[in-house]
Amino acid sequence: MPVYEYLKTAKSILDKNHNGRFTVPSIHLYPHQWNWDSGFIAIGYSRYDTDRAIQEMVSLFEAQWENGMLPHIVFNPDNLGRYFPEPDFWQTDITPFSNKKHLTSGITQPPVHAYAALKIYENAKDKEKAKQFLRWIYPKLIKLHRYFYLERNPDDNGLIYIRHPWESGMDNSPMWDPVLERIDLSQIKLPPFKRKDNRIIDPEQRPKDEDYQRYIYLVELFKKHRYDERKIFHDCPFIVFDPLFNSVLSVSNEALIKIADIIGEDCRQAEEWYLTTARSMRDILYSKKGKIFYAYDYIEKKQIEVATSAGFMPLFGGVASHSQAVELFEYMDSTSFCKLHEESCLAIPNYDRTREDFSTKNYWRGPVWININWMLYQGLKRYKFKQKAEHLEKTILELPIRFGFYEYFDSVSGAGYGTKDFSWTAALFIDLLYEFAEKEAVRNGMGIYIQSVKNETVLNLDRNRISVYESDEIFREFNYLTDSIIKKYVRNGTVDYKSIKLSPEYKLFQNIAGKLAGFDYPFDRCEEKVSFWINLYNMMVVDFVIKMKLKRSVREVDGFFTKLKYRINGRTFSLKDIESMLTCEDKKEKIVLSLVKGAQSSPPLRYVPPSNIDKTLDKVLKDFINSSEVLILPEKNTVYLSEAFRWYRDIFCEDRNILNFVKIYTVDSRKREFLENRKPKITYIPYDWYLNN
Ligand code: 2M8
Repeated sequence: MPVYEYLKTAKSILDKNHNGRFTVPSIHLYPHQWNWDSGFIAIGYSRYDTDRAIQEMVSLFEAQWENGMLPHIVFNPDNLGRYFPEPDFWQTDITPFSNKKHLTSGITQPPVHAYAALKIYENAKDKEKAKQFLRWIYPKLIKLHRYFYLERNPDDNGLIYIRHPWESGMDNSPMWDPVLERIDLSQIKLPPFKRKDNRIIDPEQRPKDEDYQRYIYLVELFKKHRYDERKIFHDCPFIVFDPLFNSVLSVSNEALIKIADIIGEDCRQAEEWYLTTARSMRDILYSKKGKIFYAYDYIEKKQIEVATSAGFMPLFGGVASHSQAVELFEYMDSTSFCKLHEESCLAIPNYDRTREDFSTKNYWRGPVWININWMLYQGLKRYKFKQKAEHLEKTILELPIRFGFYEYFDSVSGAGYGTKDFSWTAALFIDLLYEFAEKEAVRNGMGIYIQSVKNETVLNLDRNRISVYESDEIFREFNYLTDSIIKKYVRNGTVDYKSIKLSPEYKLFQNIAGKLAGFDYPFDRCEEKVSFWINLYNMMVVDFVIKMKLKRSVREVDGFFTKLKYRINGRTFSLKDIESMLTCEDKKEKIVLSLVKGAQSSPPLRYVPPSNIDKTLDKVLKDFINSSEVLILPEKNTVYLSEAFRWYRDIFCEDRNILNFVKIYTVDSRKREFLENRKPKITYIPYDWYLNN
């Protein structure tokens, strides 16, 4: 993938923010080590520097508290005086539970660390070294999770509470408004304090003073109780179950099970944690009415009905049931958040856009964050929402390239906000780029054929030689079965070949495919003919994949497109023959680019009905051109195009025509304008031949 040049930029940001021991989120705004930031940063490092990744985690866990809590900030003694609040304010030395060797805050953050530790192992070249690290960190991770299940699990049902908005990582999220509003400060005298954040960053992009007063009020309360969890629990007005926090804990419980397995430890405890938290989340945090997971206000004993991206995190945690996952997906893929191919929205914003107090630029009240979208991307992949996952992947790569490695991004224009050169933006960008590179290696390695077939292998044998069908009946049946199979077994671009193979529809399709041998085209209109050949092409691919028992790619068969054939009306046709025939039709570029070649890079498979072909092909192409197969980077005067455009370059005659074609289907008007007025450089992305299953 040619966007690798930006890898250098991302790595240099991490280098700049690294101080020899750990990586600060940003030199100016956050000059210390942050808890979940370091988890994400370690994931980025794990792709190219195992030592650094390990060092990041070691430095954080060395500051773990006696009671197991992992503090949300580990202060750098050399950088004091540049952030608020710092150790003088937290005074964590007043409790026996704290870490006495390191200066820390007195709260925690979402525990992404077991998950990050597992990634370090998975991505490491030197597995022995990584295993040694796992052995070192495992008891510390257990201690951290045990702290949650012993100290923050009031109903003993695995739902872990947070006691400060900063613990959620989504500090001023609208989720917390109803709880914070209950804290009446009119009679309370807070110690004087001076914020530093809003001197560095435009206050419009940061929390309000009223929020900070409540943040400070809570810290004062913790100090009053000398950080004793039980006393805090009794007195604290902010006790909530956060779906993001509990989802991240779940994904880390799952990682703990895997780590235990790798280093030969007993994983039963982690299994129990995983199951209880997941079950309680499904039962208590999910709202059937809201179709999302809500945070839960433990004091008022009710769900906080505010829809934010935290509510989709159970996809990342693998916690959502299948029906919940479908509802989450539908809500996420709506105009409330960001509908696929909707103009003027970039990735998933942090808060429901239809709410009056939604802001495109204020911190955790609406902008797009890379870590959130990265976790959602993992979740969508996990639940096989392929197309949406790919869209997020593409946006996470595009945003920093186009607008810079910012802390967060305007959810409409993409403009960067908060601090520049932000570490987790760079780290997670690196992670995705390496994943892209892996896929590319698979793409390139997909040229190896495992099976080779005879010069001509006909796969639609008519076992029932006496034809009882008239051609128009065959045509109707063929259309009906194609439509049914696609409707039932193709979701979001993913083809369920296994289920198709076992389905009654596929059996019937076999029969009809056999009948095509004597089928003498009953087409009244050209549209019928074109739709037939496109559907036939796509279904032949599905049939060939099943009959040849392909596991990874159509490239496993030498001659997949040329030697495997169907007999139709007395002649034999390979996929290549059909494709060549279709290039004689009107609108050939539209047709050939819509053909589904059974690969990840192919457009999502759809049935093309004989009436209104244009409309269906337009949808197919819109999906294709707005997916990660096409990256348009106006700020870089560059367009990355799927290799498919190169195959059909002759049809387009010249590059200008390709760009015009791409423009028609591009949903973002700024990108359309760019394609219209500029002469960008075109680079081709290799086709991903991995099976679309
Ligand atoms: C932000 O939070 C800190 C307090 O912890 C702040 O606003 O000063 C949040 O975005 C949080 O999620 C993040 O970990 C931290 C450092 O990047 O900054």
